[in-house]
Amino acid sequence: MVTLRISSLCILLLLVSSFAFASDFHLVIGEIYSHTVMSEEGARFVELYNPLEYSVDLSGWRLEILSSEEEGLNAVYFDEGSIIPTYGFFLIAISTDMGTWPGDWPFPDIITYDIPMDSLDSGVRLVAGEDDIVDTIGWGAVSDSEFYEEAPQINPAMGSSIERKSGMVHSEYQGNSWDTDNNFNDTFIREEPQPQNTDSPPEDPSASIEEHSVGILKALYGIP
Ligand SMILES: [Ca+2]
Ligand SMILES: [Ca+2]
Repeated sequence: MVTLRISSLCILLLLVSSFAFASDFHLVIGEIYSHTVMSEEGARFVELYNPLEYSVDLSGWRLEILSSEEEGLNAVYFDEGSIIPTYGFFLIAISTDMGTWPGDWPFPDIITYDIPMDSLDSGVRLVAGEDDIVDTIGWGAVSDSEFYEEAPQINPAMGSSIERKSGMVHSEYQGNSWDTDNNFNDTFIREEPQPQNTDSPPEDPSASIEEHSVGILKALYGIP
């Protein structure tokens, strides 16, 4: 009985640590605002999050956006010297009119004007170097299976964004690092978009991950 308990505890720890690591290794797409309200029509955005303990140079990386308006891929290329800080964010405006960018939002780190982004049934992915796909989020009826992971998130309502969870249960101020490569499970619809840029306060994801691991163990073993 004791052996059984110990071995199942080991399996559980392995499971928990693999979940933690799944969300702990690479940059992620943290938030997407595609389905804008009329007054923000030209102010779509994609926000990246860095759960790593070091900053990352995005030079040579690109953000690919699936679009029904144009054939082929649309890509935003990162300028030389684009750095996403430790536990920080990087904000990309997919804009047609920066006049509609709300005044209380942080200013984008990159503004791109000539790339279409569909409100519904679309996807974006972050690519490093030639073809290293770092992360992907799709929503609605995505036409291309390379633009979502496992299952897309539903289409966001007008004025809502899609945000990646901080951990198995989302906690505000603990980042957006939960990534088990299933968009439907890993993200949620956020009623009020919250764009964050490289100057936004960093959010440490580790507290969240540890909490969940301990929480799961406690719940399963009846520890108060
Ligand atoms: Ca992923
Ligand atoms: Ca955000």
